[in-house]
Amino acid sequence: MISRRNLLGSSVMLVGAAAVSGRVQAAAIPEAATSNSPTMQPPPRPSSGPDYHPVVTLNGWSLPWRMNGDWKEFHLVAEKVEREFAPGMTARLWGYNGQSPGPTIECVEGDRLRIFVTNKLPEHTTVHWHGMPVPNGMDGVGGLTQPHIKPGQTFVYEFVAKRSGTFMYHPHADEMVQMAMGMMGFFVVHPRDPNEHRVDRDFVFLMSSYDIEPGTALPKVMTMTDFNLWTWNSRVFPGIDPLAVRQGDRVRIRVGNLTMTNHPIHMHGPHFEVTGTDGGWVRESARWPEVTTDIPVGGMRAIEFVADDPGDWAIHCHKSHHTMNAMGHEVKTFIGTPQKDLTKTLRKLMPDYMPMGSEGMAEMGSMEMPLPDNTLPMMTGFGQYGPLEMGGMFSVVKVREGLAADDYKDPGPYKHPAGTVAHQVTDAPAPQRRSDAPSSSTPAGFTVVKPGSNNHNSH
Ligand SMILES: [Cu+2]
Repeated sequence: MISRRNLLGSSVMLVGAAAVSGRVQAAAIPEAATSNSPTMQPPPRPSSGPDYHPVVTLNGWSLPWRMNGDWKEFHLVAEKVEREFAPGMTARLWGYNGQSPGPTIECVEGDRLRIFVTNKLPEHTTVHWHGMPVPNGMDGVGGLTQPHIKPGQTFVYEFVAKRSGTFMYHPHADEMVQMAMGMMGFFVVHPRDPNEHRVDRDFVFLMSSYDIEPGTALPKVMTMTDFNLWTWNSRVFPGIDPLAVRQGDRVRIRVGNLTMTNHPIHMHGPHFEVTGTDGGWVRESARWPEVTTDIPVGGMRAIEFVADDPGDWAIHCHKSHHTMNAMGHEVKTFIGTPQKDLTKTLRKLMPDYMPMGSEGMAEMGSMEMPLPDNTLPMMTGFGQYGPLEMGGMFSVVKVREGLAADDYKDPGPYKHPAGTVAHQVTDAPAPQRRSDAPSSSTPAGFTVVKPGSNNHNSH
């Protein structure tokens, strides 16, 4: 799936390297791996250097490196990309190495890192290593800590991965545009001792948001808050990978937020604890159980749980507009309004007109609405019992008995044991007490004091 692209051609020069570091001896820049597939790549075992337990990037992959002496060398290429948000909708974004988000960078505490960044965008850029303790000149703030990387130039960043944890990378140059266009990636530093903070499965995803007019493919970069596509790794439900988990596994999910609002991430089923932030690991005595954790803008949370109960457990942002796809904002509220006559009139003008929402919006989950090209339904996705009526930031943690350790494939719908699914009751229900029936009852423990009879209060 990952193809290689040789960047040793004469047009690529190592520009600015001497200004950044005098230690770059190798004239050659490592080739840059690239992938434009939204299919989750199996977690890569480290090919060289110290051992670690790799993370799994939903709908993504990790960037290969090469060793050069005791330096780990990576190569990021900032460029225009196309990203499928879900089958039926592809956005024109900016990203790294063929994708938005860029590939996950994984390394080990104490590693010496040399990260080459080539700019193939039409404007200058930089890369900031969000949360990473680095020498100031490697912090990637264009104009403040380094000159910008101009189109066609390659810069090199060099630093030691000082502490393990979860980090992100993104530009610190024309940020409003470059982040709105999808430029970001995950950066995981594993503990030097692979048994420290050890889990069986370690998932990562970044949250980003886009404002893409239905029928178009380019994000509107001036939008400040009113986005219409809320994504995990630039994917929306039903395009987001499920999180396949073996029953009994200890699981970590690391989530970064590079949207412009907070996201309360809620998981059904197992309770979890927040075990890490961008600032480091949370010590055990400071953790508490949660089913929802709010992830601030520019923040990261690592949550951990033991997957005791098998099933299909939903995981989603609890802002309900963030589990919908585009078109959600222009629809009027018609709950309780009969639309029959109105529909008749409108159908004379627009034969395709569909009335919506007289009895809520659930009907939208199953109907086939005429949509503009390159547009996803607002509420969509089907489960074994019917339409899910979801979109955006929604996926499913699929806990199954006996999955192989490296098996991350979608195991399909959960087969519920007989008699364990909520079902319709057909027996006549017990008669309800009429609310207007004369009531003689007084709630236990209360006495009724009639107005004007407060004798016991007299003085
Ligand atoms: Cu949200």
